[in-house]
Amino acid sequence: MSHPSGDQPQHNLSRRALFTGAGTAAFAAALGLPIPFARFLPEGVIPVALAQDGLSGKEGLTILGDRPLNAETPVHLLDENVTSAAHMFVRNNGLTPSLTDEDIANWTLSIDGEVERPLTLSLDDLRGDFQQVALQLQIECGGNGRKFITPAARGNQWSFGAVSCAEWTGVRLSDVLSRAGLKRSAVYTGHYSADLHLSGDPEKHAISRGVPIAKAMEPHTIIAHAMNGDDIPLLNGHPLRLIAPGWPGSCSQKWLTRIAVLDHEHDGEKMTGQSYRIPKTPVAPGTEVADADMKIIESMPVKSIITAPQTGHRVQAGDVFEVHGHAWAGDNDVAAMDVSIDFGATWARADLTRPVNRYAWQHWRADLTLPQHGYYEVWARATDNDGRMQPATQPGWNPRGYLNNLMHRIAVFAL
Ligand SMILES: Nc1nc2c(c(=O)[nH]1)N[C@H]1C(S)=C(S)[C@@H](COP(=O)(O)O)O[C@H]1N2
Ligand SMILES: [Mo]
Repeated sequence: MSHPSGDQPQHNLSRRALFTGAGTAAFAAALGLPIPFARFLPEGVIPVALAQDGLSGKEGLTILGDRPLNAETPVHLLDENVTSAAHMFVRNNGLTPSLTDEDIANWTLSIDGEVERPLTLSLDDLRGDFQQVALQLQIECGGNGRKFITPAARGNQWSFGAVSCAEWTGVRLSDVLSRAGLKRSAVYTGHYSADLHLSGDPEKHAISRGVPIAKAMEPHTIIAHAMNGDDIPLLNGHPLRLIAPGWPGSCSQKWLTRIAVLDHEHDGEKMTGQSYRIPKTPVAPGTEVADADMKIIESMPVKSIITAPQTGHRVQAGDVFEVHGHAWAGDNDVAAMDVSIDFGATWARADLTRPVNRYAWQHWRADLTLPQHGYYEVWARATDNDGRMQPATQPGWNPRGYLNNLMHRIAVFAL
């Protein structure tokens, strides 16, 4: 399998050059243009024109970082009921693998560890030997909303756009694990993939997370080989990825090559320490929390977005206009959706659809009228089937800024 340090085009050359100090000359060569202000280009910053190059097949995403590549979807581009390939966010912890046709043709997934019969499955085995399922599944990054956490948390400053809900086709992980035969000692999975650690060291993993066996055996946890009836986009895990919906996106390993079944909680890259963990008991904002006092994030919290209109929308006072969007709630369902035009003083119930299948996001809409000329905000608030509701400001602070499900707001001007 060839990796980005090898045979990819221009921008990888320049990335390598960046770390050997030859930086800006290589950028200029890759761009085919001189860079008059190259001396002011901060170290580690790659020209957007080159970074964009790594985002092929994507449209309109906001790049948060290019090493690793992270790009979020502006909320209005999430308006589609089923997220398109072009609009699906990208969250990489390492380097996107560069895969040849041969790599794809020879792709295998191995299942080993606490199983009776270790398996090595080709893509054809997965397509031919197991029941195929197609499900709309939401994936939200554990750090979505981190941008609005105070005191700030380090990491990608996602606003609302590190979430997607596409239709995924593949096989149930439970069917594959049953074929392998789980031993009684099986308690957790460990996921491995073909992307390279940022250091380029092949011994290290960019990320290797896992889930408890109960989550692995849920019928909606799948190994997907197609998305929206097509190949999975390379940046989103082609040719094979795991989807553990409703849990932090990091549980959904892209470019999946191996699932180890373990007799203990997995301790792979980004499973331990402070990664994808929150304090066992709530702490005051800014508190330093010892690793031993942190717990692994499981279900994501209830959340919603307003995908139309866009913030800054203008309407005639007294005219009816429609607002709509999506809502989801981790392992739960969204039970109610409310909107406010008076900064949360009063609320009106919105129409809310049932999910097309469990773990699909739900769609909501409401008709609103602004009473007189001026500035307004529309606030949207989802409530889950356990009665938990999105907060107006950040919920419990945590050191890495996870699980920020504060309400989404848009500005609307009445003429
Ligand atoms: N192999 C691999 N899988 C991965 C990651 C990664 O860096 N490498 N990132 C994870 C994280 S943190 C998230 S939020 C989701 C994002 O999925 P997407 O990039 O397809 O939107 O992929 C997860 N799976
Ligand atoms: Mo993530």
